[in-house]
Amino acid sequence: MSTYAPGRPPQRPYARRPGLPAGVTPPAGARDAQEWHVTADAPRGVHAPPELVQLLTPEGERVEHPDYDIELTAEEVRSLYRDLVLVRRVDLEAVALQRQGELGIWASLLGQEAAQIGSGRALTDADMAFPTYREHGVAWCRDVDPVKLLGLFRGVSNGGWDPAEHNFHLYTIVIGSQALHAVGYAMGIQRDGAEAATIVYFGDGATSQGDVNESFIWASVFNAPIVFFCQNNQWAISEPLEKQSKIPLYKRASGFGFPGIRVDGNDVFACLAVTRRALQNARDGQGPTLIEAFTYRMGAHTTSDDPTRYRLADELEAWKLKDPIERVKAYLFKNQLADQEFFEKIDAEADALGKDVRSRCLALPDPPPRAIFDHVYAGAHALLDEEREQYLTYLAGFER
Ligand SMILES: Cc1ncc(C[n+]2csc(CCOP(=O)(O)OP(=O)(O)O)c2C)c(N)n1
Ligand SMILES: [Mg+2]
Repeated sequence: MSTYAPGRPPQRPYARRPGLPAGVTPPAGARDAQEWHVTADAPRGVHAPPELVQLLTPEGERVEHPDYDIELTAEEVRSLYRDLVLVRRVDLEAVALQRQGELGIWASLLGQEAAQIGSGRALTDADMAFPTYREHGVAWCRDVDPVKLLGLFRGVSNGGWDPAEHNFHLYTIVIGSQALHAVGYAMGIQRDGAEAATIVYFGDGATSQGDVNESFIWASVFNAPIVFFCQNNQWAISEPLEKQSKIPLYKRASGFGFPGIRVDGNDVFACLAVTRRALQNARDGQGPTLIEAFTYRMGAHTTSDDPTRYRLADELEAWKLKDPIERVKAYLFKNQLADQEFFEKIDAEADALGKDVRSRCLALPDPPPRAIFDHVYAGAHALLDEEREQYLTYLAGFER
């Protein structure tokens, strides 16, 4: 039975967000709460809101979708579950390491595992991914050793991995800039005639950046083989989604001339199905797609942030009921596709991974100071050589 009630008003109106001036009301045009901000307030039963592609409900029920269905074997579902659990474990270990002073900072993916594993597992080896700083789950799918991610946040590496080796670009902190790099890359492989697509990750906040909007234009007019994967986790640090857009983010695409689609970002099946289709369309010469993965950042923005200063605890509690891992577990259990032994095995593997990641992180060597000059350019560069020499002379001054 459907528990979705169209037109149901939000239980916690916009004006009640902490920190907003008294009397602030929802923006004009935001009367349809379901369309405007399908938050945790909106229950999703068997029938999701029509604009949101969902294949697995929070209760672990499989639902049909006329355009985006997917056939997954039991083995494939178990494998997705394993991915979800392991990346969450790496993430939790990283947060703990930061709290113990072993990392400078960490940007947690908590709550966004399905968006990242679903989209990451849709990629072929030949596809290229451009991440932000939070795509630890996609890095996992691209076989980047998690310790390399930790090295970056520990400050002992200036990049971490070879993008060409993993078809996974370096993390980008400058919001939205990777969207332009990705479109440039996509236009390159288009000219090479490659059987490949590009995917670029960014957040809801990044959609307000000029770089992202410029990249939409370039991708559209050149029909670039790219998927824009926006993880709408409802927050850009302390800035709520309402301050980024007056329309649902996926609808922005139509103004640029390409399709946009909203998917349940906590549903790994739906994220896989929708991304797989969008990537195939890109490879087939049909140009870009914007995917808005509707999800929630369950943790802080980074370990330097305290979300209790700007959002209410009930929002988090409501989203916990939509946990991306629990619904796959429920599905596996209900359909007898996995038994207790399987879940215990995965938990044990996760604990072993956490331990391994921790010990290897602590053993990471400090790089020599001169390493900052390595890999800045592909080849030699006269100015950089000069700066390196100056710096080495400066350092040598301390040894006298
Ligand atoms: C160009 C630029 N402006 C501002 C910042 C500071 N900043 C870092 S993260 C962030 C919010 C990004 O939010 P969103 O795009 O939603 O991604 P999320 O962190 O939620 O994954 C901002 C403003 C930055 N890194 N780069
Ligand atoms: Mg965000």
